[in-house]
Amino acid sequence: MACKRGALIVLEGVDKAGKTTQCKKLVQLLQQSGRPAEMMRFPERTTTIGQLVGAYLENKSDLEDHTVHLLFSANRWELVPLMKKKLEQGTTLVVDRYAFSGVAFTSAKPGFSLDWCMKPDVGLPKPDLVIFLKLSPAEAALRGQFGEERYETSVFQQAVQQKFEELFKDPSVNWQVIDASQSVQAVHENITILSQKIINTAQDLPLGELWK
Ligand code: 2DT
Repeated sequence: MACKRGALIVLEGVDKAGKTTQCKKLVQLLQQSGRPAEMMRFPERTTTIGQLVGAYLENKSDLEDHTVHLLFSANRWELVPLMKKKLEQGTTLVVDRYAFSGVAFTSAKPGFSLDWCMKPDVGLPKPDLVIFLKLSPAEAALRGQFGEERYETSVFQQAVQQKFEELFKDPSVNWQVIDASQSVQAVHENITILSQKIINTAQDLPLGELWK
């Protein structure tokens, strides 16, 4: 019998919502319970394309807005063969940001429609579950100052949050919103329940194509 595929689980949310911490905790828990799982993140800054994006985020270079949007997308596409291979081998992938960040961040800039921003990512492996860690701007501010990278201002983050809310309206994506103002452990428990359920369901279903 062919091996059951792994699930594609994405964590999204504004800065300071705890995405990276929660991705790590989920992967650790899955591995400890004997399920193959690995973490990935976007942008993946180690590739040639990822280095261009990384320099842009660190304000070490300037790139035209459409151009950088396409580079973020290309950075996902270049990892697709690896993602598919791992999923087919039965490894669950827990991904810190995906195309939804791509769309929310660029469409928060003036002159960009949601529709244009979605186009380059149409057909990517479709996540079986997208968990959005929701945190109000006031609660994010309580977690300390934003960092030094591009986009790390509260005004821009609020615009991004609004764009994410527009994306939730898309019923073709399995969005689950979790209140990220709870304790790390409470958020982790919520994420674990949703993830275990989806891992069991996804293993018998074909991998979908995003926004197609
Ligand atoms: P972190 O590495 O701290 O998560 O920040 N971004 C991300 C985009 O503008 N487009 C994208 O496609 C993706 C995946 C969000 C990365 C920053 O890059 C933004 C914050």
